[in-house]
Amino acid sequence: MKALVIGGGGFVGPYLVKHLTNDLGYEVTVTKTVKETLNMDNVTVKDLDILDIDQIKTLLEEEKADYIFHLAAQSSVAYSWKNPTLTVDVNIKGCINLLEAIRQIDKKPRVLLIGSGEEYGHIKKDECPIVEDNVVRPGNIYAATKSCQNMLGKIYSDAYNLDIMMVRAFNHIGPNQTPMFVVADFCKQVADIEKGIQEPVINVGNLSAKRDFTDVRDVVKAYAKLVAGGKRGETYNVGTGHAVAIEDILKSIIAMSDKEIEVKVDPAKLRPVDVPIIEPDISKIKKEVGWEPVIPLEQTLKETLEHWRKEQN
Ligand code: A2R
Repeated sequence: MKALVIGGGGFVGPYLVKHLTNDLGYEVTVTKTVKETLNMDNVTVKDLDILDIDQIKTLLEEEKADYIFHLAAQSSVAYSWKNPTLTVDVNIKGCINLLEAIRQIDKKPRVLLIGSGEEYGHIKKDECPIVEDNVVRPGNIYAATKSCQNMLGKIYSDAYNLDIMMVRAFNHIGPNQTPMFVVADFCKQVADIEKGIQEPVINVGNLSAKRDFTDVRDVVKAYAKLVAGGKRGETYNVGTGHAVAIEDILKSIIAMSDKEIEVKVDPAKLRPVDVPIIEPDISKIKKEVGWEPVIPLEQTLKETLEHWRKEQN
């Protein structure tokens, strides 16, 4: 099988590429942005800007891939408040460019569009765990763009008979994630405190929000299963099915350190709008492609903290 991973220079891409090549034996081409560096064995790496449809068309014609994974995005909720235009451009215009390019090529690939659990937004209490056909009420700009991507995927799938599947991935975590995301941020701060380069005070945002955290290595296995066995035009939740309070995550990470650490709320880390609980129902993906996560949260937190301890050395 030949796979094309678009936007593979970020956090998830290298894990996905590794799974596709090492575990599944696929031939893989991965794209990155010009400013990124990506050194991976046994894969072809190409530069791509998804805002340029001609670049996408050339790439697709060269690759003739069986499967396309569309990871390219402005992926941070916090940053989407700061730069809404860029978020809309990359996440919506970039996606429509890809879909249009696919519509125009002869060899039609199976395509997985990566959306987000954030799309569900303002969840009502009786809607948890959230099923895929729940109403979406996005509560931030990133979520709105991903929700739009999902709709575009469905429209292109129905209107042009394209094999497009959509994912709503809930929070995924692991070593190498940027500290713009909460778990990496906490782990980096604890590692900095241990090294003595930060006061023994950890700065946090909203601790009461409950989110579902899945190890990125489980997440990429879900993507591989969905692109191969998912149903055209369908959306699948990817998560553990169990939301955890950010406060409990923080306590677990602090407990892994032998330092006395004070917790301080930093108003700069509070988001303009926060959704109290987001927890998916994952029965659809379990039933249709036989995926479920296996890596325990404690293990992921431990490995992420270890990653930051090594980074500081
Ligand atoms: O912004 P950069 O240079 O770090 O590159 C990001 C890339 N990207 C683009 N690729 C092509 N053309 C563009 N105009 C463009 N703008 C951004 O997408 C980055 O390498 C990649 C996304 O990686 P991360 O931000 O690390 O996201 P992650 O955690 O790997 O998530 C993958 C997907 C995203 O669609 C998320 O929204 C979703 O899973 O949760």
